[in-house]
Amino acid sequence: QIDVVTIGESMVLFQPMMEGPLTYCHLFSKSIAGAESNVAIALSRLGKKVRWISRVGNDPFGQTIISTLAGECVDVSHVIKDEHAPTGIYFKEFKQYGEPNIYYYRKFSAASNFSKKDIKLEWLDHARHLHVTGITSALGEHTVEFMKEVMKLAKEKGLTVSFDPNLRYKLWDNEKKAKEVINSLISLSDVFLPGIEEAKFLTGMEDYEKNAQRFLEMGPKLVVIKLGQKGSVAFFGKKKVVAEAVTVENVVDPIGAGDAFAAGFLSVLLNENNPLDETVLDKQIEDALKHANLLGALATQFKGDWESSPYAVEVDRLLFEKEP
Ligand code: KDG
Repeated sequence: QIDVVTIGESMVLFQPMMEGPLTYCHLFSKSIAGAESNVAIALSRLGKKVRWISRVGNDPFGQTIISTLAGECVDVSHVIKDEHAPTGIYFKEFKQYGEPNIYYYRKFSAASNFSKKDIKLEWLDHARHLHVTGITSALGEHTVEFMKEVMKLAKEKGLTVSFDPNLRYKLWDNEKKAKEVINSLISLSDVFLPGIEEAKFLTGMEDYEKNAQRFLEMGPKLVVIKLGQKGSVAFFGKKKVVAEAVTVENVVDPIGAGDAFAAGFLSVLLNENNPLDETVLDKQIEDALKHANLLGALATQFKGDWESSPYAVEVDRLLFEKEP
């Protein structure tokens, strides 16, 4: 039994070992990163059985990604090795203020070649849930079609589907295209997880309640909007549930926080057999948001997109044990 299948690109990540312009950085640490693999690792550490599917180059960086995920007890048995295209690379640039800059070297990467032809029914065998993000749809010529097909297949096979838009403007030719594609994918999901700015961008409306209603009309049964320092809010049926943020003193690196949020949220929801049943949601939603907010906040405390992701025991200690 697999709790969650997640599909998307991971890259080798080079993080400068110093702050300042990349131009003059000569020392880097090597890791991996990718929205879907960040979610996979976080869920695996929380005790869920996870399968991560991607295409990587048949090169040492592809092997680094596979070994890292396997080391985190994520099933990598369906990963495709592309003989003709390389594994993507990504660099961060740390400044003394604001979010790090990111530089991608992923055009024509192995994962940007994802197409319908890659899809295998076995990918989703014995699985309960599929998690995907909008990043994949921006990667290549055939990746939108690929995502639509995978999401449809998941639904046909009885899996629930979550979708995080993860808008990365650098990856899109233009905003109009990003908006159109992401909006077309929302209707294929059951759980939609945008950030507040993404929600505004996608609908063109300011008010988050109106945004949530618009998204619910498009198809998902559950919409969860991340409100940053104001926490998060879930909408389902006619209900709205708000959860306060976990406050952190200073943000070291926010990249990966949205993925941690998704993992925290899904980890609670998927403890149930029918996670989207309204009575189940009534019972679990607060706890799911609480976990999501905690994981999102913790992810901002370290450099690296997933390394600091907590194990289940730590989460229980942080949420349920009072300090002596
Ligand atoms: O959500 C974090 C991801 O954005 C990061 O780990 C790398 O997948 C990545 C991307 O495309 O930016």
